[in-house]
Amino acid sequence: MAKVRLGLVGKPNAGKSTLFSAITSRAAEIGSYPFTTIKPNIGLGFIETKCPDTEIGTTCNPREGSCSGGIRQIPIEIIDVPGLIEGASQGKGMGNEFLENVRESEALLLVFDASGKTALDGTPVEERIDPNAEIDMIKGEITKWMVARLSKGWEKFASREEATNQHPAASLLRKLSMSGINEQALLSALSAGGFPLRLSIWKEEDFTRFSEMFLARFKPLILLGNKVDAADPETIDRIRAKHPDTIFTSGDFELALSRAVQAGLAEVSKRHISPSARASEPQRKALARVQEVISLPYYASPEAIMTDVVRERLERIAVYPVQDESKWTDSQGNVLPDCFMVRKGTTAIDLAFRVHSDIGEGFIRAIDCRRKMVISRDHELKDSDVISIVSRSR
Ligand SMILES: Nc1nc2c(ncn2[C@@H]2O[C@H](COP(=O)(O)OP(=O)(O)OP(=O)(O)O)[C@@H](O)[C@H]2O)c(=O)[nH]1
Ligand SMILES: [Mg+2]
Repeated sequence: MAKVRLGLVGKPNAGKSTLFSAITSRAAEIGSYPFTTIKPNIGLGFIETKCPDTEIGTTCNPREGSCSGGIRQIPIEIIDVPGLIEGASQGKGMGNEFLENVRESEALLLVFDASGKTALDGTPVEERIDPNAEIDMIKGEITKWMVARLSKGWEKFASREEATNQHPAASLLRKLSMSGINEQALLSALSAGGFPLRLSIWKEEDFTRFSEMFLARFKPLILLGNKVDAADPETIDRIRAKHPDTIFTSGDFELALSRAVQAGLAEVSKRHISPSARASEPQRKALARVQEVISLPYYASPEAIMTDVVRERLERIAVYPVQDESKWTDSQGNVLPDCFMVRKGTTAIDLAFRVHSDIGEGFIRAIDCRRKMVISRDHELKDSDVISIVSRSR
């Protein structure tokens, strides 16, 4: 099952691996020096959603993720990669090869140091730098990576593609080999941007303009200001003034909190921390400070980040394909085995293809299992829909 995949990108020491560990509950190597991470880490985060199983009085059998008390945990794939520095597109630092790992991501989470206490290359500094400069630097490097990717071997590619009489959108899609982008959308972007349809006459400025347009449209970049525990209000204000959509968090405090809970030093309910009797005075003080930071009005927990990114920014809805329209099971009797986080606007036929290309090709009709009604192939699905697809290939 294709999960939503999110890539964490940012300069060295921004706290990507710390956040990765907080989101996925998996330990990644964390260090106070640049380039701690040299190989990508892959793990799962989860978003919570109300499971339809309660409506039919059974317990579901999720193939992936889990469900308890009618609350389903839907897995989201997270990738943590090495830090990116200025000049990475010319091979500086770890080079930009690793960005290839986030190519298949639906969105890039740009993790930056909102405290401004590390320089652009990740080394700690005494005087705060403006985090907006860090955001610009990373955005610039991502665009340069895309330009480099696009222009590599362009002449040969353009003359070969022109000879096949393919539409340029199809050719570009193949060259970019990025998932989740459809030809129609790329085609409309090409014509809206006034790009030459003859690929062989593309110039440097077309590569840059195309890369910027492509990233803005197809690879949303979501700003994640980390280390708010060490930030001052002026710096936060400066970031929010320029980038009001920024999500703020503290990977470090989230990890500390989950470790405290694991060690039995505290319990957390609805983000309220209750220290246990075992907690020492310094531990209580530390937990009180964590409570203060996580209660900041603009603060987001790892769970809130996942939900905001997937549901709001990427506009995904949860749909449950099943075979048996009354029992909501697959052919083996598993109740609600799958939950797909699909784009808003996904239709019944899109879902059929998502389940399997054969199911899509053999599509006969779809049934809205809750309303027990046949829906047309172009019917737009809603959040939490349970859909049975009748196909010749079943
Ligand atoms: N104060 C504070 N420090 C943090 C936070 N998150 C991470 N750090 C610290 O920042 C340093 C870098 O953390 P990492 O998670 O290794 O950073 P990274 O972005 O993965 O770094 P590279 O792998 O080198 O690119 C470590 O010393 C962390 O403890 C945070 O929320 N607050
Ligand atoms: Mg790291």
